[in-house]
Amino acid sequence: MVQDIVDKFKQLYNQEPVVVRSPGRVNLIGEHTDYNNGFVLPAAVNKEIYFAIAPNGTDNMRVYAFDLQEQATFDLNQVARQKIGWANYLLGVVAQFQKAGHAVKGFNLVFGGNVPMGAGMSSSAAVECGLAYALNYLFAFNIEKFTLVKMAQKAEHEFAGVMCGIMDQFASMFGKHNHVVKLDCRSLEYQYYPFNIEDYRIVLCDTQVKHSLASSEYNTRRKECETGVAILQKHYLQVKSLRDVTLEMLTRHQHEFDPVVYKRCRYVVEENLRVEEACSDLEQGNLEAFGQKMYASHQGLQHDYEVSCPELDFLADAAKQSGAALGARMMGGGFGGCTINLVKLERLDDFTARMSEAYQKHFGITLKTYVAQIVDGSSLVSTDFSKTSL
Ligand code: GAF
Repeated sequence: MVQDIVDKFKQLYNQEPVVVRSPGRVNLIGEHTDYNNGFVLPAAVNKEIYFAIAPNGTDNMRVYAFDLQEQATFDLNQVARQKIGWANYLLGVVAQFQKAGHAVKGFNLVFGGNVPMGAGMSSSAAVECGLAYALNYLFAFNIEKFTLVKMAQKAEHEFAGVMCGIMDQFASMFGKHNHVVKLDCRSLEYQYYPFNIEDYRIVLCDTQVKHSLASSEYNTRRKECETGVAILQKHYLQVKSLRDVTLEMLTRHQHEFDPVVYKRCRYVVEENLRVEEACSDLEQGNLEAFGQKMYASHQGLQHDYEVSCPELDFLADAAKQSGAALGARMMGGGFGGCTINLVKLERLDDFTARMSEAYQKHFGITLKTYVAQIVDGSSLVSTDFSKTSL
């Protein structure tokens, strides 16, 4: 794949590129907690986007989207949101550099990879982080990685219109081989936990559906959480976000809440607690207990936060019934995409066969499954491809 992208670059532009890789992510637990200043537990995985890039001495970004086989040129003096969806993830990043006073000069780019689009594995964050990393390197801006993460997130807000939290961009940039990372989304303090679980595998089951509600409902959930915070702020000075809210506070003031807002807030408060407890489970090597929290997380997302869908619910249930998974839950924003499953290695083949058969029978859709390996975050790829194992 990376060789094909480099070959295409050379063919189109007749230059040697710099090559950057940028991974998608999984999230073990802690869903819809990031924009509530809470905790998440993601990891970067071996589904990646590659960028072959070099300066071109003009004021233009010339780009070829390898997977779509589409080419476009944009004037960097007039960076604005475009009709072409994929271009916005790139231009959004360029705009952030420009806003911060960094002169991005013209460049040639070929990008592409194998992060499934719309599967909840953050292909958009992988694109944003990859380009941010590449431009920072190419033009020697010396911007630190935290700032690049925030710029990538802003690109998503301003050019893709999704008011996402920081988890996806953080995981893509800060991922570490065979580790999950617990991120405090308020302080941005983070801690790596070893996750080389020999007898288990992280398996993603891709529903292959993406319901159109996804981004509008995402922004609605954010507003519902803010409504809940505003109610509690009348009583508690220390409440700045749902991160500061306890279950006791919620119960005491339940009568002041609209029932829907109440259950949204309760889910977030419970999910934050689950992340903390799940990290203790990891420290104690208790994967059974960890898996149970994944199932509980799905229940909350299905019934209280209401961001699941029949396909995801079916897969989470089927995983539980299979007896092969310690835990399973929907992953990411919801309304489609993947479930994440912690599956016993000895049952791996049996698990994927059963799940595929059941899903096909129920929905008439062929299930896609991926065994995810945890890898490092965005990095430069050696251009001596004979020595790399990509
Ligand atoms: C999407 C968002 F981009 C993340 O910031 C996060 O909120 C996630 O949905 C839900 O946990 O992936």
